[in-house]
Formats: sequence, structure tokens, C-alpha cells
Amino acid sequence: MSLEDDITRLRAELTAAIAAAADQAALEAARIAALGKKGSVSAMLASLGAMAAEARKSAGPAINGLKTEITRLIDERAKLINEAALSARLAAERVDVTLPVRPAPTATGRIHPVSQAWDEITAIFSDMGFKIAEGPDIETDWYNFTALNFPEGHPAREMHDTFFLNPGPDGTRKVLRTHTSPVQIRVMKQSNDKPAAPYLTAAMEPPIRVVMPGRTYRHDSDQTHTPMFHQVEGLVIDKESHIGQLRWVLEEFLKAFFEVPGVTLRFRPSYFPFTEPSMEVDVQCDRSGSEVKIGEGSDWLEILGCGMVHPNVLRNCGLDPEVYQGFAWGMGIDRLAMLKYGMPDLRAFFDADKRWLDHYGFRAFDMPTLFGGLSS
Ligand code: 2NM
Repeated sequence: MSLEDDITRLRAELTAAIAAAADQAALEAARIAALGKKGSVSAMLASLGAMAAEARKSAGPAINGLKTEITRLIDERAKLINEAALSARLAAERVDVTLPVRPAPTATGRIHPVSQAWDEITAIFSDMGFKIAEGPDIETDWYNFTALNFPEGHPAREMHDTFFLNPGPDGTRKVLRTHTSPVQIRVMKQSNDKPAAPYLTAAMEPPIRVVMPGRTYRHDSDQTHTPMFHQVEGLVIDKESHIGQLRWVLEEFLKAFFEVPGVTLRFRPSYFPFTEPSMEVDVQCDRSGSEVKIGEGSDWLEILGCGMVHPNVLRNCGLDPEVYQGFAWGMGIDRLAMLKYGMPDLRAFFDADKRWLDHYGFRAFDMPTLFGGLSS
């Protein structure tokens, strides 16, 4: 067989292989089989070295001609394959701009009832002229107890089922605050401490009118208690603040929060270390149906605690009890939310169950305002 025949046969073989390559990988395999180090065309080129000079003269251009032709065929085939791949991708990735838009997170997400109640409560007190203050969840023993007139070693400290942190280098143990009252201490003390503490959002001197919503922690867990819960406390300090004003503030707040025309309150004597006198407040309600109705009926529901700020507390904050006096109160945000929105089990609040939130949650843009109706 002559070299010419070999070239003709190989050209036909390789042309067919290149034409049959359906994708880049197959084409690359065909290229290596022909032009790679051990390829058929390369082998033919290598045979030139062993030829006589005369034979090489005609064989060289013939074999090189084959190489050039095969290279061109491969390039052409590659172009075709690339164009086909691009068309396929363009067809597959086409976007149908007429499809409806997926609802935004703001439309499908829900506001937790505790956040809703928190926002409603702060909206009501803001409207009455109160400032809002927040403070740290991790407190020193002094802010959480001592400043609030809990004597060292007094059993009232145990009453609170406190979570203690590990002792620091100085041996003192910080606590997860058991109430938001330490924020009151920070607000009152700040009226004497300069510069103002940066985490306090309400910097003020008497007259002080401030409410403090926040997370609080007690080592307690059953149907009606969770180890983390939410409180809102309020504080008014002036020269002539009195229980008559306290009663008015609480009545106005409860009417606005429960969206009823009137409430009847009952004050019972109680004990808190930080107030004297101390009172627990019941609100008139109706429990004859499946839900508790506030503002009517013949039952009473305990709803908050309050009192006149103890002179020791004022003194601990650098306020002269001979000049200033005031009242304070505290209530549970979670409990208020349960009552208003009719949710039976407190533990479900913190289960992070999306179905529960879809049912009880609120729409993101339904911000509570007094003029818009709080939770409509
Ligand atoms: C309550 C009940 C009664 C209260 C008192 C003070 C402070 F700091 F002014 F002394 N803060 N919070 C208070 C009073 C809290 O919660 C049931």
C-alpha cells in the first residue's frame, strides 16, 4: 500500500470521526487520536525521519497537508458545537417575564404577637408623653437587686429564681435580669451621672416619665411560665407624683390596649422591696364565654403590680426623697398579648412553629398606631 493510499484512508477515517463528534469532549478525543503525541497523523509525520531524502520530498508536504486539513476540520467542528451549545443554553434559560412575581417576604412573613403587643404598648405610652428606655439583659447584682432595696441575703433575692453567670475575675457574679427595673435605676441614676450611658435611649432629669420594655429571665417553666419572658415597666418621678396619677395612667393604658371604652380596676395591698406602698392591680373581666373579656363582667384578673418608689431606691440613685417622689408599675407583655389575642398556651409563643405564627401573627406593615386602631 502506498503512502498516498494511507493518507486517503486516514483522511476519510478522521473526517468521519470529527463529523461524528457530538460535543466538546468527543471532539477533543478525536483531536488527540489524530494530532496528539501518539496520534495517527503525528505517527505518520514521525515516519518522515526514517525516509530517504527523495521520498521525504513528496511525502512531507502530503502529510503536512493532511495535518493542516484535519486541524481546520476540527476548528470548524468546534465552532459548530459551540454555536449549538449556546443556542441550547439560550433556549433553556429563557425567562418568561409574564410569570407572576413571588410574594415578597414582607407579604408572607408575620410579626410575632409579643412584638405586636410590645409595639402597641410603646405606641400608647409614647402618645401619653412617655420616653422609651432599654438596658442590658446581663446585669450586675447591684442594679438587679441592691439598688432596688433588696437587702443582701434577703429571701426576696431567691424569690426571683435568678439565673447567675459564672463569677468574673473579681469573684462577682452577674445575673440575667429578673425584671426590667434595673433600667429604671439606670435612668434615675443617669440624671446624676455624666456623661450619659450610651445604651440608654432616654436621658432625662426629673420630671421623669419613661417606660422600659424588655426581655427578663427567671428559672421557672410550666404552662404559664417560660424562663425568658417580656416585661414592660413604667416610672414617673416628679416633686408631687401621686397614686391618683398612677391610677389614671393605668386606666388610660388598659382602655387603649384592650380597645374598650372603660375599665374598672381593683387595688390590693402587696409587697415589693422597691415600692412602699405596693399594690397588685386586678381588672374587671368576664370569663363566662370561651375568651376573657376585659372591661365587663363580674370576675377579676390580676394584671400588674405597682407602687410608690421606695425612698431607699431614690437615694440609691442619687435623688433626694425629700424633694422627689414617684410611682412605678410592671406587667408582663406575653401575658397581655395572651389576653388580648386569645392565645391559650404561653409555651407556644417560643416554639418557633411557623403554623402558629401564620395563625396568630400580624402583617409587617400593619404598624400599631393610635389613629389607625392598634391591632386592626
Ligand atoms: C413592678 C411593680 C411595682 C418597679 C419599681 C421600680 C423602681 F425602680 F422605680 F423602683 N421599677 N419597677 C415596680 C414596682 C415594678 O413590677 C411588677
